[in-house]
Amino acid sequence: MMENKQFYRVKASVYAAAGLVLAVLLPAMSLGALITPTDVATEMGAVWSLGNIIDDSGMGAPQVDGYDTHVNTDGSTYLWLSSGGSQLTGPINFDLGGVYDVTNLVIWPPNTTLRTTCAISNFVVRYIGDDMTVLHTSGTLTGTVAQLDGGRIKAQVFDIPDVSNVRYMSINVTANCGNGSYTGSSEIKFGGTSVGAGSEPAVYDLLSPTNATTDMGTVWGHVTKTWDLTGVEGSPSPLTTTNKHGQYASGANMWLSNGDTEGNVTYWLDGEYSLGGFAFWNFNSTHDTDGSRRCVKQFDLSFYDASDVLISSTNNLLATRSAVYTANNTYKFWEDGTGKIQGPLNAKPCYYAELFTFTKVDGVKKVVLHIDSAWNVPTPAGSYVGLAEVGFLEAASTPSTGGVVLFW
Ligand SMILES: [Ca+2]
Ligand SMILES: [Ca+2]
Repeated sequence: MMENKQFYRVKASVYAAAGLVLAVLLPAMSLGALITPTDVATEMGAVWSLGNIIDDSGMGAPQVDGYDTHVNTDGSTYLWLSSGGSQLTGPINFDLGGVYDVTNLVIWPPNTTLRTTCAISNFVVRYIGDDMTVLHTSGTLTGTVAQLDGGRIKAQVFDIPDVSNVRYMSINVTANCGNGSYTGSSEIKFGGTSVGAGSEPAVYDLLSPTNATTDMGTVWGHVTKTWDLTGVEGSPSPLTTTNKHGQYASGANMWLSNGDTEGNVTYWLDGEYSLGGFAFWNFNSTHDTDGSRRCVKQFDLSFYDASDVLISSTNNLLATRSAVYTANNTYKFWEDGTGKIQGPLNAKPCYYAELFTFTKVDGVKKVVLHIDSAWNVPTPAGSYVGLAEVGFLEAASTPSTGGVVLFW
């Protein structure tokens, strides 16, 4: 894990009495590079595409205060509007595509004569490092108002706290300018200075088991659905650590236990292998619309040879990634209690594997996955734990870093 020093500096001008932090609009502010995010997701949904706020759509001359203006339009080409109805607040999560010292937030409000009060008016900004550590969370920021002049609009620049080594930004919208149907924006960028390229997940080929059983029962799906590539996007062969397992409300793709959150799932390989890692995709279901997470939390692995003799076992391992499904068909960031942010950034209802590496074990034919506990947060209606897919890493291709590697 990279070191995560917090070098943020809160500008005195953004603090006000009673703990309320007011953003300051500085029309001629000096910025570093203007950062265009490379990915964006929200749980507010979109009737007009969310991608329209990071793709320079509608941007161009003339400039005002040093920034390009954004075109006025009534249509879906250049703006983002949230799903109609109740999806007016929530996080908008940005991948900056690299690591930056972030100093400013630049917002072009929604610019459409059809929707004059959709702009973000209150929000909290969260800064997240390359390893998903939360670096800083601001107080409530305010200040955006819709600027509709019938033509091109200028940017609104917010002097947010300076935070170093930021990879991801999350703007948690707590209110819009009064519109009861939609929240939106024309374009959003950040001001800052590049620090580095940032890390990308490595890709490793995985070995899929060829059979499985469980002593935990099955209420949904079957444990064979955890190794047969069902639900893995593209049904890849071989399976890799960066393939995504889509979220499905069907037992055709996953397994869910029947009344137990502790027990064994036993996997067989098609021969004896030297293993050095285990990857799994946690339970990932549309059934979890209540926010519960019927995912594996703590587990260990025991390795057996072809004569069914125990070779060795791992210590307890902690799965940190579990799904948080929202009614809006996207996953959102959630805090795992250790200061980490989990959850996929991309709005697709699917996510990546976690990879656990361990000291090489030779001659493995059978692996018993002992599940000690489930996340099951909040208190579930029943006692269940599930899995979406698993795979093993042969020792020859085990990453040298060791420990837990999180992919997303
Ligand atoms: Ca745009
Ligand atoms: Ca599956």
